[in-house]
Amino acid sequence: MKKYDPKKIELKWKESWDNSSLYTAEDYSKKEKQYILDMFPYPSGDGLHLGHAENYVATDIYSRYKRMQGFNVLHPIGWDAFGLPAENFAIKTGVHPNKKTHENIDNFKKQIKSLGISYDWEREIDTSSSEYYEWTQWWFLLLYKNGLAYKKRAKVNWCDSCKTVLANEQSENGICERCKNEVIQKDLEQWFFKITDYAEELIDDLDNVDWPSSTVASQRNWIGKSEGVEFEMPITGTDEKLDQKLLVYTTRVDTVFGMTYAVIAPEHPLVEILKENIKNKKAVEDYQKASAKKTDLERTELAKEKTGVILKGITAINPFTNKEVPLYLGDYVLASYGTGSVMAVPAHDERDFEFAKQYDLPIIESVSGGDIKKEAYTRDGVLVESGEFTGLSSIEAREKMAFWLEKKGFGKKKINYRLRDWLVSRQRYWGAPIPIVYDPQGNAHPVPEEHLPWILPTDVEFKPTGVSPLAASQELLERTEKIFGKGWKPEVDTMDTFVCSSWYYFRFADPRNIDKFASPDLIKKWLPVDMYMGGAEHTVLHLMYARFFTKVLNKLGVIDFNEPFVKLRHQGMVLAEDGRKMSKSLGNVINPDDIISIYGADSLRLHTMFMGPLEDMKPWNGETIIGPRRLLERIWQFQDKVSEDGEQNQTLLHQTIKKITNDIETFSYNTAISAMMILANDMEKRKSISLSEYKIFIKLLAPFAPFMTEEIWHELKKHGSIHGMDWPFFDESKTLENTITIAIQINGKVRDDMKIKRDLSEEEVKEQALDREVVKKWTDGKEIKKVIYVKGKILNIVVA
Ligand code: ANZ
Repeated sequence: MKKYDPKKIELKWKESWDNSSLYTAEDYSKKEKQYILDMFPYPSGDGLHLGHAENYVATDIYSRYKRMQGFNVLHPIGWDAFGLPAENFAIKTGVHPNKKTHENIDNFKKQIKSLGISYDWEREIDTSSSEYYEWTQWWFLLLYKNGLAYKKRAKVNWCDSCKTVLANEQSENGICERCKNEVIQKDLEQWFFKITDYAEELIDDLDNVDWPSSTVASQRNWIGKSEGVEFEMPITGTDEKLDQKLLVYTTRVDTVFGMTYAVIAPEHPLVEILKENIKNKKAVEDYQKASAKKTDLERTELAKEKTGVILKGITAINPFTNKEVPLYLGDYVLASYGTGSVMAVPAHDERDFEFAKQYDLPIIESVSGGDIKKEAYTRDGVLVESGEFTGLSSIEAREKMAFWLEKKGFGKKKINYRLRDWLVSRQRYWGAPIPIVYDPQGNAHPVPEEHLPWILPTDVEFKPTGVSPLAASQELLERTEKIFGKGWKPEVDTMDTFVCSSWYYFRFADPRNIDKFASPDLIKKWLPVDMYMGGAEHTVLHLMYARFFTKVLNKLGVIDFNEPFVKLRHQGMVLAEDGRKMSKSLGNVINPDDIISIYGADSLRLHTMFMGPLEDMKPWNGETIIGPRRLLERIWQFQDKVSEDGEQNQTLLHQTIKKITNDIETFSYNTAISAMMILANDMEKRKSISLSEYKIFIKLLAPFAPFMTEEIWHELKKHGSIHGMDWPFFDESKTLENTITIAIQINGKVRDDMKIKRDLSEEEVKEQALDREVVKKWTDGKEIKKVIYVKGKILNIVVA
């Protein structure tokens, strides 16, 4: 037998598969469908890394297996091609992002093909192509027409030295990642999607998805449902009651008798309204300016020192006690959450506790259970010093107090969500242009659909100037005036790339449609996605936004499902050999190409799946890959001793089919590979191997090592591709061992056990048992009254 030569084999089959329709999903087949999707990658300049490889191989095994089971499998891939890195590269080198992005895509594609991933390449999509972003723009208009896209002023992170907007990740503790200068908050008019309209459903429908529980928990957390009450506190000036009320939101109204002050966010409109009555105006204004520089994250971080300034000359009244409390500005209260103001209870809230210590404010206990001299007691308890509510439990008190507020007309129950509307404007070049134009009065109008795609202009500079790059495009301005009239202006922001990835799984159903984002028939045919696989990091937002888009279509009656991804699984991160995260700057990145060129793709595939449970984080080990490689070599060599009438081990074979089948269903690939090793060890010991058993083994291995198994299939002179063959069946009865052990009881007590052939008759079992030395000892000289046999388990002998 010739030697196993992965290089040659892999090159040959890669080309052959490229020219076949082996992996093509069939739009009009009657077979049952399976839509198996990988989170599509951003084609970065660094190329494919081992984490991608692990992801793609895992779903590829599943896809190949489902195809062999007779499913009509849709397993597509595309490119999340817009985004910042290509633009930054352009700023540095002047190379147009389009050029660089496409070079990267070519490289990714080459790498993916080397891994033997069975994508349906006819459905490849690229979010930066106008064929695709035309529909991203269409989605924007759909949301706009349904009142789900709107414009408002909002803060962005701004670096004045780079003259650019920064994403939150690029501003670390208020310092620009690139130039290390201070990041400031700048107010800009921006577009938002009204995802908050769907907060309730986004939480409730999590009950119906088959997702990892930690991911469900992060979705819940991000939406942050909170149940509390909203109530009014009258406001007093130095001498008189003012005609103003402060509306506060609290989840702990049961603590209200412990309120010793109230706080409003520095941006709260009341500050402006009460200006005349504030006695320390200058200090208040200084404080407002200082907090405008901070991000929400910095303001609310528990570890950060709490700051504030008192509003001199103004107090608020606690409606439960009718007593006055001082009013503060404090930037740990956010303008964008709840009502932007809080009743502060230092005895029972950590932030208020810190603040009170800082400004020497009273700390009054109203719920017993803790030691408030040391720290805030934040849990529930029994109310103390709380008027008519004293003695109630926190839970009861919250109900009764809400009722009291409602009766008096001071307030009501309220549900709040932490989820904010989605800010989609980016002051960037490399993204889908927002399809909006402004009339000479500055009113926004949607670009009519007939003008889509609203093309991304190319006559721009990439160097940041302080305004969106598209503002410099003469072509875009002329285009706008030509279509809409003199004095009209285009929107110059582009869309967040998360918009492109919120609907891409629809496009794969019908990727070349030029009339619709996808036809209703094909959406019905393929969606929802049956199995979605990707890393757990960074996916909270993507999953949230994709779910939102699906829910919008569902509400509009376009589709009849309301969750896009029925089943979701995460592969664990592959760490570097040193146990650290692979990163360019640490110089510990492993390129899958290098591994493939030494060991072959099949070995790499097997090794990444054998390193440990798929969902676990695990370090790469470059030495142990030799194990999977040797396994493949041995299976290859078996060809030498295969014959029609070769030796069999039916029991082990059926056990192996069963094990691998069940393991693939649950993505327990490492244990599936162990089962293959056991079967290989058994075959190794035999003088000859039955051809039919060997063929089954090759089929079981095919999803894992698609190149080598295809070559062996061919060598065995079999027709067609192994990847089009049927998945092996197992016979449950054949998986059982031939011999079993039964217990022997004498008068109900176990006295012995005995190995027997599984299919022995009752008579034969009895005979053998009574012949055993131990049994004789207990029965000698006694009368055997009865013998009861529970098949395969127990033989009970009753003696007098
Ligand atoms: C008084 C109180 C007493 C509170 C107590 C807590 C414990 P979640 O669960 O996140 O909704 N809060 C309300 N609006 C705020 C804002 N705009 N910025 C910062 N904090 C705000 O939390 C609601 C609680 O967070 C509210 O309940 C309020 O503090 C605070 F022993 O009111 B609580």
